[in-house]
Amino acid sequence: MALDRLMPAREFNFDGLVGPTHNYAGLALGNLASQAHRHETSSPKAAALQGLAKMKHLRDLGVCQAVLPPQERPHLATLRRIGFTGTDAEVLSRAHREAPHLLAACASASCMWAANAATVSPSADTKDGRVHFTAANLVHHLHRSIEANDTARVLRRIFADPGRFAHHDPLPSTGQLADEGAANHLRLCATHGAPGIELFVHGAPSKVHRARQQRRASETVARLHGLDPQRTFFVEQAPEAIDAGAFHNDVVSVANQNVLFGHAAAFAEGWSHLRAILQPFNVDLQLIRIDPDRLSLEDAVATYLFNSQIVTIERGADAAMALVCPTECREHGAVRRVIDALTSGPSPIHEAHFVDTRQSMRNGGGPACLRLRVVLTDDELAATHAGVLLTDDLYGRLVAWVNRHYRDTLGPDDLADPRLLDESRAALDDLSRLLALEGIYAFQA
Ligand code: SUG
Repeated sequence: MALDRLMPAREFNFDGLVGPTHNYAGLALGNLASQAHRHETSSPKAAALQGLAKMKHLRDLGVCQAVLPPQERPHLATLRRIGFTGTDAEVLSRAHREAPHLLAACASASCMWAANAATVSPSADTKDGRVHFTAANLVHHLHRSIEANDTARVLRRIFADPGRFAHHDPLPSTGQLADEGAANHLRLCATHGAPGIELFVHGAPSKVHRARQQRRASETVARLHGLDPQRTFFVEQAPEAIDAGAFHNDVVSVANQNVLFGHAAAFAEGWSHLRAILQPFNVDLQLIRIDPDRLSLEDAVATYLFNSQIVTIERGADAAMALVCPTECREHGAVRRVIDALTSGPSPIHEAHFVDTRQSMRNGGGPACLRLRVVLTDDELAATHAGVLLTDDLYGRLVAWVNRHYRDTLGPDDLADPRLLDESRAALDDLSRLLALEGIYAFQA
């Protein structure tokens, strides 16, 4: 292995900024929260401020934090592509009258769930020593598939240096290659800069809900990224987990460095299979499995305990890990007991923090769904677009930006309001200057 592969590196959390059209349309199959909150009134302003407060919380813990801009919604180009004609206002009102579910799909702010934006392999893992990105095709749902090309474009703009970053187009849009990005990807390593073991988790046919991630898609991403086959594994999600509402693996397991924390029912072949796969590697792996007698699968899905983020916190010479959980976990007895045992026991996770992501949680998106992890060496960081890195100053500006542009409430009928389109475009236009990403939106052309 080349020496430059052992460069120190840090993990950046790129959180999706919640867009101005955040709403509850019940669009996501297999996602129990999305179905349960269908057609409720949302608060885009509260959702965006909750997302920003989470980022600030992590930044204050010393975690490297960055933002990904929301996409333009309602997506007029898609509405026109599927046959709605006229002025923008006419397109919106026709779609609302004739096919409200299609309007809702084109208005979803779903790109906030950045864990589904792409799969990212750090340079320590790839054959050519570059960071590789494959934007997820998200073919399973119309509202999510609209994200893919714009996500790829934004990632190319932020990570522009072809000498350090390699970008792959979203995989062909077919069910056989259905890809939902990093939500089904776990990386285990001694330190972030060391070569990792990449675990891709895919679904198999289950009784109630269709699996969203296909094994062939995961294999394709691994091939494109030039991963070492000896250090890359494809693990099947347990059908019972998918049927219980774990539509992505990150609803039932999460990893950070040498720690894998998850529910006993997460993987089809069980944790002993995982142990066997990982046993040959010279890393002090800590597999923390929570059995159903401590926490049922249903309660794990309802509280999103395993959608917590595990982050490494440098405290002087010491590094400890913290679990950043949704507030729902604090209010649930069994989950609270699991967290207390975890943070007071021998595990490297010493602290728990609770963050309010309720607006997003009602659509099935917890803390870990909202972020895309990108491991960067100092040189790679220097080549990254600095305008998206969260500073205290940028945080303050983004809070003011949300307060200036976002609505307090949004109901299903508001999606057809042409003023919402104008407000959203004005907000995104302003944001593109705040993040020094001018011209990123098609409407700016
Ligand atoms: O794809 N919800 C998203 C939630 C994604 C969560 N991400 C991770 N687990 N990484 C989804 O199911 C709901 C939209 C609505 O119903 O309005 C939605 O798309």
